[in-house]
Amino acid sequence: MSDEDYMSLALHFAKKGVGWTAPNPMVGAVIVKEGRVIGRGWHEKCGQPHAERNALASCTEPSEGATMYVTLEPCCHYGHQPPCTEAILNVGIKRVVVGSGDPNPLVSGRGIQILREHGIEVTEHILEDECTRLNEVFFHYIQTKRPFVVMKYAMTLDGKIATYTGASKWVTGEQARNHVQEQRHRYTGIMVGVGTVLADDPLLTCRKAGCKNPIRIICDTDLRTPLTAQVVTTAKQAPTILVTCCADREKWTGYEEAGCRILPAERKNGRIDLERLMERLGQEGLDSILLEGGGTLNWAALESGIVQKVQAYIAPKLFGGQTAKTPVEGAGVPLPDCAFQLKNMVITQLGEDILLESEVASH
Ligand code: AOF
Ligand code: ZN
Repeated sequence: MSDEDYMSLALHFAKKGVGWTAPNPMVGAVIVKEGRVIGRGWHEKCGQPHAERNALASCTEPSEGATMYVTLEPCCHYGHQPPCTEAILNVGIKRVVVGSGDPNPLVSGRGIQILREHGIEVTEHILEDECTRLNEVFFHYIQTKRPFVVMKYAMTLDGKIATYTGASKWVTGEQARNHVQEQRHRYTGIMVGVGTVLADDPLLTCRKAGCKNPIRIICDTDLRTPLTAQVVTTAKQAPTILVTCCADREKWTGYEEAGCRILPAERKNGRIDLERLMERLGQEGLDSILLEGGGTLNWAALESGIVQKVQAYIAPKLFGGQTAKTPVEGAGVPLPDCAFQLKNMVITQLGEDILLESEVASH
């Protein structure tokens, strides 16, 4: 087995932490001695031991002289957990193979430097792209302190997210819809506009067993969400934040009594200032948001530059209809040259449908 093969195994373990590690990264580690895998571990949950210590604790024989494969540079600072570099040095690991560097300013190359200074052979950049992509949320959040925003929508091949009557159940098939449920577990928050609440009355929870619910964030400039909306009536079971510019505290009471949190927002050009909102949510520790539109909020989000990634589920169907809704509405760009450019597109087949994922590059 090559370094890449063992790193691939470490990545497999890292992925087991999906949805539970935020705002920490997903990290996996494998310990190998004379061609035998003698330990494996991953970072299971924020606040709990790091991948390296879990892998060391799982070793079936002494790890002295062994090689550790780890998807992220080992940390060298005291956080919730003591430095992984210390654990590695203490047990006499001989070689450490690293996927990607840790951009955390408290680490950022120092973890690797410390290991080398103590005579450990360090090999870097093994499956680096894959390791970095796995932690795109962490990398963005630790560097910008703003949530990583994923704009998600499901549309027909003619670009409609509903029929002209507004019916949208369902655009895509079961496999794609299951995939969406996994995304609700993966990301910390889920955001929609009040238009979506009024039109669809969505629940926005994760219905998969053993998964967690995202924090529901409703952008509601004038506080028009009905008190009978599901996001309000279930707010004691799954958190709901209503973001509003409405300063009438009397209007807040009903929502607060139902268990919702009201987050006052600043107004910019007549609507919620999304940049400021991201700054605020980032300060509160929210590292990622699944943006489930609709078209008005999606456009506003794109225009204010808060979107990092697009996930488009595309169904082999045509709805037609001049007034049928599309994923991104608002004013739009005047010329093709003014488009929001996407890059690094990845395509996945999900049953009959496809998922197209791409990063927002520039505008
Ligand atoms: C590692 N292995 O498995 C993880 C690392 O508060 P703490 O102590 O959990 O530290 C969190 C920081 O440690 C996080 O921001 C990132 O830089 C690093 N995460 N490092 O060596 C791991 N999860
Ligand atoms: Zn660590």
